[in-house]
Amino acid sequence: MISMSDPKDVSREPGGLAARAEGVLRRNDEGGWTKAAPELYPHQWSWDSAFIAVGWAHLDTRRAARELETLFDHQWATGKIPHIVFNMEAPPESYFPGAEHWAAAAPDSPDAPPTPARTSGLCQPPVHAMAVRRIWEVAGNRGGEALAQARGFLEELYPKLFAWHRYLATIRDPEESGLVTIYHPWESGTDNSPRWNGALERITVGDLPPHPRPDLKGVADPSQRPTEEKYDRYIWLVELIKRARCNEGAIYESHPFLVKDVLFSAILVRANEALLGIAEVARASDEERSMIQGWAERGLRGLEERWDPELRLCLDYDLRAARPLPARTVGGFAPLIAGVGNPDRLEALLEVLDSTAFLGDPELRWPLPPSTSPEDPDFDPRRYWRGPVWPVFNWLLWWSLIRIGEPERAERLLLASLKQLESGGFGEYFEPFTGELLGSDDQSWTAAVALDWLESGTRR
Ligand code: 9WN
Repeated sequence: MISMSDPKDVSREPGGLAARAEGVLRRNDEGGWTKAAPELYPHQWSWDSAFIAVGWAHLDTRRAARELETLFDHQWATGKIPHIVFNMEAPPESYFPGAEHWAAAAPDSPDAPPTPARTSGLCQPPVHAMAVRRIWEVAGNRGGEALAQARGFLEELYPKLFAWHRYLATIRDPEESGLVTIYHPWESGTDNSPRWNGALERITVGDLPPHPRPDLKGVADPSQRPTEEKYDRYIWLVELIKRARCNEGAIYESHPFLVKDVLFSAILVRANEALLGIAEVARASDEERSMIQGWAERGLRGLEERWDPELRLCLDYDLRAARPLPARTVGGFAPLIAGVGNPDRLEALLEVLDSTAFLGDPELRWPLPPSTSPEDPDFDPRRYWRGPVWPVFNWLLWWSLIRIGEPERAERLLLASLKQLESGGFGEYFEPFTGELLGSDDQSWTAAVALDWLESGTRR
């Protein structure tokens, strides 16, 4: 029985949570694609788009499919899905580094798509196949025309998704370790996390012209965004990638930031699981299906290699320095996100999740995991990825908890998440102890995961 204080109870009322979430997506809708946020992020971001498509699925499965189609229209010849597709109508000073900054690299690259000046040269975690699977499930419940359209969409997108995953499993993993190499913290999606401290500290920033920080104007207080010192490193790494003309062989040879990202790799495992289902609908060859299966298995083995018995978390690995990168962050739950088969591993991870290092901290406003543990020396409750709670990460955790057979935990996470959004709004991230909205307001992916949670909750 749902209690009156349950946010699911009020969601269907006009002005309720679902209606407000829908309003955010509709206001940020640019017609075929959705701005990540109204002011701070005026472009189309890759993994945001995948989460956003999950939200759109509950409003209109065709529109959800369109979100991903527009993104995949900018796929590179290598299979890479760029981390940003720039909105050419946005004023150039609204985001940095923008289209013109990347343009100096991309048109030179033989791998860039026909509209090169419109994308960045980086990529982001591959949530896309999971989103496609969600669209398929929702369309399946609707039946009729929605289902027929969704089938056509899956058939069209499948080869592009396959090429994307193949790129990650090969060009981004020449070692065949099962783990994806990232060239920049922005590729992780958890940009300012202490996960990258050790690798960033080694980097000497060369000559750089002064760069603007429009992101600082998009938040109430600059302490919610990365420091200047971090930004110099981010921009320097972009500069080096541009100088290499986005050539991945050259980047692998000399780039100073070359890191095996366990959370990215875990998402790829889950996405490969989803891709197998899509491959079935698209009647893909047995050969392709066994390749996908092989990537997923290799990913699980790779994560197992990165287990840290002391922290009882999975750690990223700095390829250049040949050492793990210790940090107590949500990234450490990568094997749980991937659904690793080893029961001891899962038990240990659930214990850490429940401990005072994460959900068991008695001071938390809601029992939701801080992005960096309050017990980590680099914890900062207000700064981007260094402590605040991120609803999209909670969605990934929820999805995985269901799949590893932990429905009660998943339900608790869903309810706490909805309560957080009900009281705090559709923030980009939240202060873990007070629940205060931080970063951007009306963040599209937050509204999107809220819609998915509300629909999943009401369907049960
Ligand atoms: C850089 C859009 C993106 C998210 C990332 C988040 C933040 C960008 C920034 O915003 O990154 O890509 O300018 O800080 O860290 O995960 O995709 O929402």
